[in-house]
Amino acid sequence: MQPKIMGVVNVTPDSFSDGGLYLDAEAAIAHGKELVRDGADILDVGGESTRPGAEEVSAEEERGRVEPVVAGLAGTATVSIDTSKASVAEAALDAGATIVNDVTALRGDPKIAALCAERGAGLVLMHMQGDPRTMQVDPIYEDAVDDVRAFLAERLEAAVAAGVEEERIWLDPGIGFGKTVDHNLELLRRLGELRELGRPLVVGTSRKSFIGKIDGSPVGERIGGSIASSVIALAEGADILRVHDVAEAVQAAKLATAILADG
Ligand code: HH2
Repeated sequence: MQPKIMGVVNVTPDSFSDGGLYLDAEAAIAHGKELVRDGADILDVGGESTRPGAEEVSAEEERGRVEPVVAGLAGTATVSIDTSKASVAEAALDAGATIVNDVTALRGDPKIAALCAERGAGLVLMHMQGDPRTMQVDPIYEDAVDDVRAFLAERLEAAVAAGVEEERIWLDPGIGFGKTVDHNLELLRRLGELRELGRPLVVGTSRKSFIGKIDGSPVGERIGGSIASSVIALAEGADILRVHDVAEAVQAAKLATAILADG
Protein backbone atom coordinates (compact mmCIF):
# COMPACT_ATOMS: atom_id res chain seq x y z
CA MET A 1 0.00 0.00 0.00
CA GLN A 2 1.10 3.58 -0.71
CA PRO A 3 2.22 4.96 2.67
CA LYS A 4 -0.17 7.35 4.33
CA ILE A 5 0.96 10.49 6.11
CA MET A 6 -0.71 11.28 9.42
CA GLY A 7 -0.12 14.92 10.37
CA VAL A 8 -0.03 15.85 14.06
CA VAL A 9 -2.40 18.56 15.34
CA ASN A 10 -1.65 19.10 19.02
CA VAL A 11 -4.17 21.24 20.89
CA THR A 12 -2.11 21.28 24.08
CA PRO A 13 -0.05 23.76 26.10
CA ASP A 14 2.73 21.24 26.75
CA SER A 15 3.39 18.89 23.82
CA PHE A 16 7.10 18.25 23.54
CA SER A 17 7.71 19.86 20.17
CA ASP A 18 4.86 22.29 19.52
CA GLY A 19 3.12 22.76 22.89
CA GLY A 20 1.13 25.98 23.11
CA LEU A 21 1.43 26.86 19.41
CA TYR A 22 -2.10 25.73 18.48
CA LEU A 23 -3.97 25.78 21.79
CA ASP A 24 -6.51 28.16 20.32
CA ALA A 25 -9.04 26.20 18.20
CA GLU A 26 -8.79 28.61 15.26
CA ALA A 27 -5.02 28.28 15.17
CA ALA A 28 -5.22 24.49 15.41
CA ILE A 29 -7.77 24.32 12.57
CA ALA A 30 -5.64 26.61 10.39
CA HIS A 31 -2.63 24.43 11.12
CA GLY A 32 -4.54 21.24 10.25
CA LYS A 33 -5.69 22.75 6.95
CA GLU A 34 -2.10 23.69 6.16
CA LEU A 35 -1.04 20.09 6.80
CA VAL A 36 -3.73 18.91 4.38
CA ARG A 37 -2.41 21.33 1.73
CA ASP A 38 1.04 19.87 2.41
CA GLY A 39 -0.32 16.40 1.60
CA ALA A 40 -1.51 14.83 4.88
CA ASP A 41 -3.96 11.95 4.39
CA ILE A 42 -4.99 11.87 8.05
CA LEU A 43 -4.97 14.53 10.79
CA ASP A 44 -4.29 13.21 14.31
CA VAL A 45 -5.88 15.65 16.75
CA GLY A 46 -4.72 15.41 20.37
CA GLY A 47 -5.67 17.35 23.51
CA GLU A 48 -3.36 15.72 26.04
CA SER A 49 0.42 15.49 25.86
CA THR A 50 1.96 12.07 26.34
CA ARG A 51 5.53 13.35 26.57
CA PRO A 52 7.60 11.84 29.39
CA GLY A 53 6.52 13.36 32.69
CA ALA A 54 3.36 14.98 31.29
CA GLU A 55 0.55 15.76 33.70
CA GLU A 56 -2.85 14.19 33.12
CA VAL A 57 -5.69 16.35 31.83
CA SER A 58 -9.35 15.96 32.87
CA ALA A 59 -11.73 14.49 30.29
CA GLU A 60 -13.72 17.70 30.30
CA GLU A 61 -10.68 19.85 29.57
CA GLU A 62 -9.42 17.46 26.89
CA ARG A 63 -12.83 17.28 25.21
CA GLY A 64 -13.13 21.07 25.23
CA ARG A 65 -9.79 21.36 23.46
CA VAL A 66 -10.32 18.79 20.72
CA GLU A 67 -14.04 18.89 19.91
CA PRO A 68 -14.10 22.21 17.98
CA VAL A 69 -10.87 21.33 16.20
CA VAL A 70 -12.15 17.94 15.04
CA ALA A 71 -15.39 19.58 13.89
CA GLY A 72 -13.43 22.23 12.00
CA LEU A 73 -11.23 19.70 10.24
CA ALA A 74 -13.55 16.75 9.63
CA GLY A 75 -14.55 17.95 6.16
CA THR A 76 -10.97 18.41 4.98
CA ALA A 77 -9.32 15.06 5.74
CA THR A 78 -9.73 11.81 7.62
CA VAL A 79 -9.44 12.76 11.30
CA SER A 80 -8.12 10.55 14.08
CA ILE A 81 -8.48 11.44 17.74
CA ASP A 82 -5.39 10.85 19.87
CA THR A 83 -6.92 10.00 23.24
CA SER A 84 -7.08 7.28 25.89
CA LYS A 85 -10.47 8.34 27.23
CA ALA A 86 -13.71 6.88 25.81
CA SER A 87 -15.71 10.03 26.56
CA VAL A 88 -13.26 12.18 24.59
CA ALA A 89 -13.17 9.62 21.77
CA GLU A 90 -16.96 9.58 21.64
CA ALA A 91 -17.21 13.37 21.43
CA ALA A 92 -14.59 13.38 18.66
CA LEU A 93 -16.43 10.67 16.70
CA ASP A 94 -19.61 12.71 17.09
CA ALA A 95 -17.72 15.72 15.71
CA GLY A 96 -16.54 13.80 12.63
CA ALA A 97 -13.42 11.82 13.55
CA THR A 98 -13.35 8.26 12.17
CA ILE A 99 -10.29 6.76 13.87
CA VAL A 100 -9.36 6.50 17.56
CA ASN A 101 -5.60 6.56 18.24
CA ASP A 102 -5.16 5.10 21.73
CA VAL A 103 -1.57 5.14 22.99
CA THR A 104 -2.57 2.85 25.87
CA ALA A 105 -3.99 0.22 23.50
CA LEU A 106 -7.25 -0.05 25.48
CA ARG A 107 -5.53 -0.40 28.88
CA GLY A 108 -6.45 3.16 29.93
CA ASP A 109 -10.14 2.96 29.17
CA PRO A 110 -11.35 -0.40 27.79
CA LYS A 111 -14.68 1.21 26.83
CA ILE A 112 -12.93 2.58 23.75
CA ALA A 113 -13.21 -0.90 22.17
CA ALA A 114 -17.00 -1.06 22.43
CA LEU A 115 -17.24 2.50 21.16
CA CYS A 116 -15.15 1.74 18.07
CA ALA A 117 -17.09 -1.48 17.49
CA GLU A 118 -20.43 0.29 17.72
CA ARG A 119 -19.39 3.20 15.46
CA GLY A 120 -17.37 1.19 12.96
CA ALA A 121 -14.41 3.46 13.75
CA GLY A 122 -10.77 2.67 13.05
CA LEU A 123 -8.53 1.96 16.03
CA VAL A 124 -4.78 2.43 16.47
CA LEU A 125 -3.25 0.25 19.21
CA MET A 126 0.17 1.45 20.37
CA HIS A 127 2.79 -0.20 22.55
CA MET A 128 3.98 1.64 25.64
CA GLN A 129 5.92 0.28 28.61
CA GLY A 130 4.68 1.94 31.83
CA ASP A 131 2.83 5.24 31.60
CA PRO A 132 3.92 8.71 30.44
CA ARG A 133 4.82 9.86 33.96
CA THR A 134 7.29 7.03 34.53
CA MET A 135 7.97 5.32 31.22
CA GLN A 136 11.47 6.67 30.61
CA VAL A 137 12.78 5.87 34.12
CA ASP A 138 14.29 2.46 33.37
CA PRO A 139 12.72 0.63 30.44
CA ILE A 140 13.69 -3.05 30.35
CA TYR A 141 12.92 -5.71 27.75
CA GLU A 142 14.05 -9.28 27.22
CA ASP A 143 13.99 -8.57 23.49
CA ALA A 144 12.33 -5.26 22.57
CA VAL A 145 10.94 -6.45 19.22
CA ASP A 146 9.67 -9.79 20.51
CA ASP A 147 8.10 -8.14 23.57
CA VAL A 148 6.40 -5.42 21.50
CA ARG A 149 5.15 -7.97 19.00
CA ALA A 150 3.70 -10.18 21.75
CA PHE A 151 2.03 -7.17 23.37
CA LEU A 152 0.49 -5.98 20.10
CA ALA A 153 -0.70 -9.50 19.26
CA GLU A 154 -2.42 -9.73 22.64
CA ARG A 155 -4.00 -6.25 22.36
CA LEU A 156 -5.17 -7.00 18.80
CA GLU A 157 -6.84 -10.15 20.05
CA ALA A 158 -8.47 -8.25 22.94
CA ALA A 159 -9.81 -5.56 20.59
CA VAL A 160 -11.24 -8.14 18.20
CA ALA A 161 -12.77 -10.06 21.13
CA ALA A 162 -14.44 -6.80 22.20
CA GLY A 163 -16.07 -6.52 18.79
CA VAL A 164 -13.73 -4.26 16.79
CA GLU A 165 -13.36 -5.49 13.23
CA GLU A 166 -9.80 -6.65 12.66
CA GLU A 167 -9.72 -4.86 9.29
CA ARG A 168 -10.13 -1.54 11.09
CA ILE A 169 -7.17 -1.97 13.45
CA TRP A 170 -3.69 -0.52 12.95
CA LEU A 171 -0.69 -1.30 15.17
CA ASP A 172 2.17 0.93 16.36
CA PRO A 173 5.44 0.01 18.17
CA GLY A 174 5.31 3.29 20.13
CA ILE A 175 8.69 4.78 19.37
CA GLY A 176 9.84 6.71 22.46
CA PHE A 177 7.24 5.28 24.82
CA GLY A 178 9.15 3.44 27.54
CA LYS A 179 12.21 2.77 25.38
CA THR A 180 15.89 3.61 25.45
CA VAL A 181 17.64 4.91 22.34
CA ASP A 182 18.83 1.37 21.58
CA HIS A 183 15.32 -0.05 21.95
CA ASN A 184 14.01 2.55 19.48
CA LEU A 185 16.79 1.85 16.98
CA GLU A 186 16.27 -1.89 17.21
CA LEU A 187 12.51 -1.56 16.74
CA LEU A 188 13.06 0.49 13.58
CA ARG A 189 15.78 -1.84 12.26
CA ARG A 190 13.60 -4.92 12.81
CA LEU A 191 10.20 -3.31 12.18
CA GLY A 192 9.59 -5.87 9.43
CA GLU A 193 9.15 -8.55 12.12
CA LEU A 194 5.94 -6.80 13.21
CA ARG A 195 4.48 -7.39 9.77
CA GLU A 196 3.78 -10.94 10.93
CA LEU A 197 0.88 -9.45 12.90
CA GLY A 198 -0.88 -8.90 9.59
CA ARG A 199 -2.12 -5.37 10.25
CA PRO A 200 -0.95 -1.97 8.90
CA LEU A 201 1.85 -0.43 10.95
CA VAL A 202 1.86 3.17 12.17
CA VAL A 203 5.27 4.61 13.08
CA GLY A 204 5.89 7.93 14.81
CA THR A 205 9.52 9.04 15.10
CA SER A 206 8.89 12.72 14.37
CA ARG A 207 11.15 15.10 16.34
CA LYS A 208 11.45 12.57 19.17
CA SER A 209 14.23 12.74 21.74
CA PHE A 210 16.08 9.62 20.56
CA ILE A 211 17.11 11.70 17.52
CA GLY A 212 18.51 14.43 19.75
CA LYS A 213 20.30 11.86 21.90
CA ILE A 214 22.18 10.68 18.82
CA ASP A 215 23.21 14.01 17.30
CA GLY A 216 22.62 16.54 20.08
CA SER A 217 19.95 18.40 18.12
CA PRO A 218 17.28 20.44 19.94
CA VAL A 219 13.64 19.52 19.29
CA GLY A 220 13.15 22.18 16.60
CA GLU A 221 16.02 20.87 14.49
CA ARG A 222 15.24 17.20 14.02
CA ILE A 223 13.70 17.06 10.55
CA GLY A 224 16.66 15.22 9.05
CA GLY A 225 16.56 12.58 11.76
CA SER A 226 12.79 12.33 11.50
CA ILE A 227 13.03 11.73 7.75
CA ALA A 228 15.91 9.25 8.00
CA SER A 229 14.10 7.14 10.59
CA SER A 230 10.80 7.37 8.66
CA VAL A 231 12.43 6.17 5.46
CA ILE A 232 14.02 3.21 7.24
CA ALA A 233 10.59 2.42 8.71
CA LEU A 234 9.06 2.55 5.22
CA ALA A 235 11.71 0.21 3.86
CA GLU A 236 10.84 -2.18 6.69
CA GLY A 237 7.14 -2.04 5.84
CA ALA A 238 5.57 0.88 7.72
CA ASP A 239 2.22 1.89 6.22
CA ILE A 240 1.42 5.12 8.06
CA LEU A 241 3.92 7.75 9.22
CA ARG A 242 2.82 10.03 12.07
CA VAL A 243 4.69 13.32 11.55
CA HIS A 244 4.76 17.02 12.36
CA ASP A 245 6.58 18.08 9.17
CA VAL A 246 4.14 16.84 6.56
CA ALA A 247 5.53 18.34 3.34
CA GLU A 248 8.98 16.88 3.95
CA ALA A 249 7.54 13.47 4.91
CA VAL A 250 5.33 13.36 1.80
CA GLN A 251 8.33 13.99 -0.44
CA ALA A 252 10.47 11.44 1.41
CA ALA A 253 7.70 8.84 1.24
CA LYS A 254 7.25 9.39 -2.51
CA LEU A 255 10.95 8.94 -3.15
CA ALA A 256 11.28 5.95 -0.87
CA THR A 257 8.25 4.31 -2.46
CA ALA A 258 9.58 4.92 -5.98
CA ILE A 259 12.96 3.45 -5.11
CA LEU A 260 11.55 0.45 -3.28
CA ALA A 261 8.94 -0.30 -5.96
CA ASP A 262 11.48 -1.96 -8.24
CA GLY A 263 13.34 -3.82 -5.52
N1 HH2 B 1 3.55 9.75 19.54
C1 HH2 B 1 3.06 10.80 20.26
C2 HH2 B 1 1.68 10.89 20.51
N2 HH2 B 1 0.81 10.00 20.01
N3 HH2 B 1 0.39 8.04 18.74
C3 HH2 B 1 0.84 7.02 18.01
N4 HH2 B 1 -0.01 6.12 17.50
N5 HH2 B 1 2.18 6.84 17.77
C4 HH2 B 1 3.13 7.71 18.25
O1 HH2 B 1 4.34 7.49 18.01
C5 HH2 B 1 2.67 8.82 19.03
C6 HH2 B 1 1.27 8.96 19.26
C7 HH2 B 1 3.99 11.83 20.79
O2 HH2 B 1 4.14 12.91 19.90
P1 HH2 B 1 3.39 14.33 20.04
O3 HH2 B 1 1.90 14.16 19.89
O4 HH2 B 1 3.99 15.32 19.11
O5 HH2 B 1 3.76 14.81 21.48
P2 HH2 B 1 2.90 14.95 22.81
O6 HH2 B 1 2.51 13.58 23.25
O7 HH2 B 1 3.86 15.63 23.77
O8 HH2 B 1 1.69 15.79 22.50
